[in-house]
Amino acid sequence: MATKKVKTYCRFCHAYCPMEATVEDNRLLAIEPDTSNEVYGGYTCIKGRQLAEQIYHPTRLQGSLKKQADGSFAPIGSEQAMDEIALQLQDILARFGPRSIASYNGTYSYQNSAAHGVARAFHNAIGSPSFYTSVTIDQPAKVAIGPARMGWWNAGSHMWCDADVAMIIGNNTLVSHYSIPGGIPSFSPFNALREGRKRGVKVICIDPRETEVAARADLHLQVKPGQDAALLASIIQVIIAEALYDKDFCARHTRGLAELERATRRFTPELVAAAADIPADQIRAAARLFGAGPRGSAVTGTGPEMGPHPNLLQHLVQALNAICGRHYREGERLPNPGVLTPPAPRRAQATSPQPQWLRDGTRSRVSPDIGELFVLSPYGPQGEMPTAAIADEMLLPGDGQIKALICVGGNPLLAWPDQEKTLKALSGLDLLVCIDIKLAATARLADYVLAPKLCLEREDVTLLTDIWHHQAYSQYTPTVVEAEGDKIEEWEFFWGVGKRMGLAMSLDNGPIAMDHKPAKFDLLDNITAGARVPLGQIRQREGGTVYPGLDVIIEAADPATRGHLDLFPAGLEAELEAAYRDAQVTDTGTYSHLLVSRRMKNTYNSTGPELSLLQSKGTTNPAFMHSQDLAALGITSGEIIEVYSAHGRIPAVAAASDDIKPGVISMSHCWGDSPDPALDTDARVRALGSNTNRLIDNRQLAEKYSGMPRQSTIPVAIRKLS
Ligand SMILES: Nc1nc2c(c(=O)[nH]1)N[C@H]1C(S)=C(S)[C@@H](COP(=O)(O)OP(=O)(O)OC[C@H]3O[C@@H](n4cnc5c(=O)[nH]c(N)nc54)[C@H](O)[C@@H]3O)O[C@H]1N2
Ligand SMILES: Nc1nc2c(c(=O)[nH]1)N[C@H]1C(S)=C(S)[C@@H](COP(=O)(O)OP(=O)(O)OC[C@H]3O[C@@H](n4cnc5c(=O)[nH]c(N)nc54)[C@H](O)[C@@H]3O)O[C@H]1N2
Ligand code: SF4
Ligand SMILES: [Mo]
Repeated sequence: MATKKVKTYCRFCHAYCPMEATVEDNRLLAIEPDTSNEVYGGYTCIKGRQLAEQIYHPTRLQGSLKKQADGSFAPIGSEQAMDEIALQLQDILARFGPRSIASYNGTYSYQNSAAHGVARAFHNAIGSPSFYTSVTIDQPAKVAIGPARMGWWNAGSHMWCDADVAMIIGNNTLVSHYSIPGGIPSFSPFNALREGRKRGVKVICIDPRETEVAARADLHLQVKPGQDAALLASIIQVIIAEALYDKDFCARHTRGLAELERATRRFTPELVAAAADIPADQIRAAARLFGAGPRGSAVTGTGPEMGPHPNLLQHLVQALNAICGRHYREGERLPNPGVLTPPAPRRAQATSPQPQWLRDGTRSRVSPDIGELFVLSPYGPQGEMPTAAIADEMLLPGDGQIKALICVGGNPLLAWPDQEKTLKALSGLDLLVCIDIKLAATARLADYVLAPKLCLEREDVTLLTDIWHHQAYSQYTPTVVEAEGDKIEEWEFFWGVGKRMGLAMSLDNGPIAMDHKPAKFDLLDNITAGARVPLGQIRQREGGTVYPGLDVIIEAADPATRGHLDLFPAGLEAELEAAYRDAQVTDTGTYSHLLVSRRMKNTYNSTGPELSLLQSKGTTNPAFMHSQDLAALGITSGEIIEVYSAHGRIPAVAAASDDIKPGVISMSHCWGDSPDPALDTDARVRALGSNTNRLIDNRQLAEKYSGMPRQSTIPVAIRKLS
């Protein structure tokens, strides 16, 4: 029996840590950090080290399942399942039209580098705009709305590796392994932060919790949740008033500075200090530290992007970077233009706003304010429908009503805002298909569940992270162990059903073979056609590799295409007015606390609690609160409490945590189970956690364009449950 070592990378989350697998007879014996990797230096986290258990876990689906008349599941071959699903989709297509067929591509669809390309090809082939992902209930203002409204800088904004300062707003990379390039790199983040600090990078952290990042920051503004837009307006006010901005850059590349100055003038540090419950001097100190730069960006994470005024907040963050000129200029070096993206000149110029992206796409049937969002990518803007309103698109009768949903590596029943409505919407579908490794809360509602391969059972390339790295870095992994049982990849499902429906499917760069199943490499080669480094070369390298010499020097602006950044787009005045009004509200009414989201180390949204070591770190999502708050309510840590909002109520296990701002409850999402009363989920809160999306009405305070409700900063109160 030959034992072999295979270099690969973890796809439990999107940090893609390099690993080395030990395999014997197609059995994974061990999975360890690849210590030879120069970018990660052997970094992994507790989740990635459980990949072996995950592969052989008893709850893992070994093949496809079909729902029976009595509600139970029976095994079915995946080919047979696809035969039946294709027939049903064809019928739904004929009766209700293309828009009635939707897919929701959740977090694990992103981890398979061929999944999105082929899913989109399927949608294009049937003409269905109903392509949904988790990004539109994550940070749509950042990736779609902000750039469309303000425009963007062609050469990008300053990355951490070139920064003197970073302003990190509600983003805890040390746990989440998530950041955009101006923030702490998510690849071995502790090292990256340590190295940056040694280099002299100053870190300003804005977070209601003293997070892992906040504890290591030079300045921590422990802001009251939901006041970030007012706070950013105030920081901009100070920066303009104290002339800390880049006048030359503003004059050449922006419009609307005078209006921005006028409209933010009233957000004085004193006014915002009272609203955000932080000292006014801290606001000035943050503005001065950031303004001094001279290089470095402000970045956001999910906390503020899911709270009130996310479109405004995102605009102000981009405007702050713009007025301070935190963009790569002519003659400067852009460290990583992307390995898998085609070469294109990077110029020191703005691309003007694209307001038509927010106007001309497919409109939501629920509200004319909401519609298709175009997510910026190296391959151009990619349209998708907003997930915050998908449940309504399923429930609202009429032309275009969603009748069939293909759910790929997502768990809507736990993840979508408004859990009761989500249950009703999913239960009313004509066809629900889930591709999931386990009988997750959503999969249990499905007509068919298909068992996917896990990451070590498939080839992949680091497409998702291609331009997030601070060096030109890429890794291609072979299949480490062949999947046992009847398991398929996410793209194989779309291809298999598309073939049965007689579709001609095409990727951006060319058609997909439909007569025989393409090899995954060929698909990925098609997706990355024209890449700076051809995929074949990347595949030949064992392990992750830095490709020297790919960095580009920023070119001069092209007068023919040179645009501007709009600091004061239409609608901003009213948004600032709303934030100003919110900053004056002191009466919290019935709801004494604000509930905010957080990530936990031992889970990735709803993935992880089934694995033994991760489970040993906790089986619930505690309601973390300051001990003062608990004492004031006569609650002791570990007790079960009820958290209620204007919309719903959930039980939770109280946990004292003095890193939380008083008045705030910090609780992770995607826990608990179905709200179906028959399951008596509430009684099992210690074993299952509870679902914060029960506290949310998805249509209340829905944000323009994205329809995002407040998935964080939810006004709640607490009751002791005996
Ligand atoms: N271990 C682990 N890693 C994950 C995930 C996971 O579940 N577990 N999930 C993944 C996903 S899907 C995503 S999108 C990323 C998200 O990555 P991050 O955005 O970094 O997510 P969090 O760690 O929750 O950090 C959000 C921070 O915002 C703060 N916050 C809450 N409300 C406010 C507010 O009103 N204002 C400000 N300024 N801050 C606020 C919270 O206290 C928290 O520290 O993480 C990914 N990585
Ligand atoms: N209130 C509130 N709601 C939120 C958030 C919040 O902070 N607050 N966060 C939002 C964010 S940022 C996001 S991204 C969404 C997450 O939304 P989703 O992506 O819908 O949720 P996940 O729990 O990540 O779902 C992952 C599913 O994939 C399955 N899975 C695991 N591994 C694999 C695999 O290899 N292949 C396949 N096919 N499936 C696999 C898991 O069993 C699980 O059912 O939730 C959002 N919802
Ligand atoms: S941070 Fe953890 S879960 Fe994410 S890729 Fe690395 S080892 Fe895997
Ligand atoms: Mo997310």
